Amino acid sequence: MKLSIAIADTHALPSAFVVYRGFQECVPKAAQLGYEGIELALKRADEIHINQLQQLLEDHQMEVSCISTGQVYADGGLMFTHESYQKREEVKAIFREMIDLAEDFGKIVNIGRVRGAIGHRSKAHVEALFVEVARELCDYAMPKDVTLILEPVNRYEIDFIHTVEEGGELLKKIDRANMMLMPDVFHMNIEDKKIGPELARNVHCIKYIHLADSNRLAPGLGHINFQDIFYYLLQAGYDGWVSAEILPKPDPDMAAKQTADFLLPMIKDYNEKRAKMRTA
Ligand code: LER
Ligand code: MN
Repeated sequence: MKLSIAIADTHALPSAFVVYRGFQECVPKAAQLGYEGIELALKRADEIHINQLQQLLEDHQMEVSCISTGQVYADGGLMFTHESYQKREEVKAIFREMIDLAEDFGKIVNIGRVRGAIGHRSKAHVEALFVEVARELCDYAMPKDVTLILEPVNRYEIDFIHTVEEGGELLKKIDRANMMLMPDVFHMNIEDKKIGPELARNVHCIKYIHLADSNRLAPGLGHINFQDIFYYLLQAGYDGWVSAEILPKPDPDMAAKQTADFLLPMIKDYNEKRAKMRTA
């Protein structure tokens, strides 16, 4: 298990939901705090200067954990399930570029609210639109060894796919090996029956996990039981990224430090126990 933190570029929209802004300034800070990866929060793939990012990552021994796409939705409401064919083509083109970038950086692209809302439409219709777009993008991503990860999001933010269980059901309909889930424990705390057991039960289709406490502050500052979550993940054999997606409060540096100070000892212990379990 490795720890990552969400970063957007300096010109990202105010609505970009990240801890840090500015790759050049914040990648060194994250590395210093002990993070091993950064989650690139992008609106478009061409925000990234490939050589610059490569150098920055190399200089600080960091990896890209995932490319996240919340800003694709936040900027103009583009979504997979738009009624307009033209708009769906637009979002597919943006995602193909994200997938191309992910081929070199992280090999994972997330689908959060960009799936779109159901609104007044029928769920079956929206689901069918989603399945069609998701399959097409998975087929594009497969030869590049890129996985798409669908994030269940709580009811106050969207009306389509709230729980890990619902996400798992939709995955079956999409029926592509490179379509997996990205549970976020903040959303799970609102929607799922029990966080640890649900993660363990669905571990076969979980590729990546967002961590935040119940109040979206750094882990340890709310009432989510991270020891319990890690216990279940360990039993289930999870070995992917966990990424801090928290409010930058009281400020980005403090939030990032609180998260690292709280989680890194737990992750160290997790990895030691996992190594023992694998050799036993
Ligand atoms: C995105 O990862 C997420 O968790 C959403 O709550 C952001 O609005
Ligand atoms: Mn999230």
